[in-house]
Amino acid sequence: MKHSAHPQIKETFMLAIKRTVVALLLAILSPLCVGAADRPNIIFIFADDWGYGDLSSHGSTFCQTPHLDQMAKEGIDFANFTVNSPVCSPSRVAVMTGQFPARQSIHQHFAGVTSNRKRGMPDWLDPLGPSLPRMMQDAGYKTGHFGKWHLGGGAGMPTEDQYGYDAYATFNGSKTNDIKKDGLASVDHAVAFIKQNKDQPFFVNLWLHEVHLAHYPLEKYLKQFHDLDEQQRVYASVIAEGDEGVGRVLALLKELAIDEKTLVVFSTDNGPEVTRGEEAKIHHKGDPGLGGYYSVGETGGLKGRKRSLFAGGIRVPLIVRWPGVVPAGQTDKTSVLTAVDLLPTFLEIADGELPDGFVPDGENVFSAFQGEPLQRSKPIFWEWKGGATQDENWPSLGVRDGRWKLILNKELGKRELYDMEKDWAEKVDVSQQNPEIVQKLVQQLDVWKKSLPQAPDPRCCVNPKQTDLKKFKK
Ligand SMILES: [Ca+2]
Repeated sequence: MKHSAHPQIKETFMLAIKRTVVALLLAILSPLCVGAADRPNIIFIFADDWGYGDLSSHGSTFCQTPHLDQMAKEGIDFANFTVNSPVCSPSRVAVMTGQFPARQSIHQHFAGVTSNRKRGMPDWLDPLGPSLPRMMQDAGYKTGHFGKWHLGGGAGMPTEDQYGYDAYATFNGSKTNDIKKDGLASVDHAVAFIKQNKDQPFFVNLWLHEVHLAHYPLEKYLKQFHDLDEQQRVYASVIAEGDEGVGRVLALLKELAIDEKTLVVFSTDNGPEVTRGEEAKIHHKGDPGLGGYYSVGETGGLKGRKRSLFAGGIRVPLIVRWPGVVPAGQTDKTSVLTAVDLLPTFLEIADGELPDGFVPDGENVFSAFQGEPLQRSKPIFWEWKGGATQDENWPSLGVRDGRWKLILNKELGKRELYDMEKDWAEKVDVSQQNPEIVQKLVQQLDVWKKSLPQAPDPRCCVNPKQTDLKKFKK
């Protein structure tokens, strides 16, 4: 007697085979479907202290940035991008967390423990908090951080990998893989990482030193700019070095034939450093680096520099390039973008997911990267707690909502309102003519302030016992 399986068993068996075949096909096909086109590599190049006007394509009067100018020709140059703080650490925290840095009580640059505590800050960014590289890692990306860190310090600080990096080489970091800050050492490490990971999606944070103090101009550039005056010659040299770093990355992508599956984004963490007097020719005694006398960056006519909530301190270049996806040669003067938008945008592009319960302060702006001007839905908030060491550093809070930007300092009783659609350079204060708008924006700032923590998280402090929570209530 011929055996035949019970019909129900046979059906179940066939179903199991079908499921296995489908699963196998999906396993084989999914990397292809979700691969090259949909899951590009992402490289975020974050320069340090560049002014909006430091690019030759932005009208620099003495710098030359051929690689960035070329990048802009091949992508979109956004004219309305702001960072979320006018100084380094909090601006970088916004990129890393996708939230305004005050949500982490990070109001200023990380310094020593005593300074941090006086400012109501922790000693390092919370490694268990929201973290862009960890989200990219969870999305299946290889992640690397090369160059500046400046996200904390002191005994017990986390190492960079605890934030979700597979590889790192940093200065001003944990010193567990310390590199030189000058001479594009960060680019060398990024290049090696990209070569090693070229066949899989990767995410790179490349945070350049140039043109932050101290300046270490290379001889070849000093020769190239020999006809400039002493200050401009040094500054143009360090800008040129940063530009060379960008050029090396872009050339590598072409060489590896991954140019068309790599999104490259260039920006800088805050506006240009204040130019100091002749006494600041040398940055520090015993350090060959040159000082703030040579920090002659340009804002492109914008008011304020580093440490100011006026546009010169926070509006910086944003150039986005991804051949075939980001249209070439456009300048977007309409979309209002900000640094906290980068995290949700990168996650969208990476086909990743925002963690449960995480509320980003920014929005996914991928459509703007694809050439569709964006109508922003979320307001942008800023705070500055560093005091007024320069005339234009007086604003301690700021908000941009729609066409309006309000900056104020309650202690000084000062407030100014700008119509950003008519007045890109913030030249005309229109607060007197628009009292209702001022009132509404002040209320928005009050609500935002109330949503912020009142003291740093003791878990992120060198000596939690010294973290007197009441002392920092404001
Ligand atoms: Ca900076």
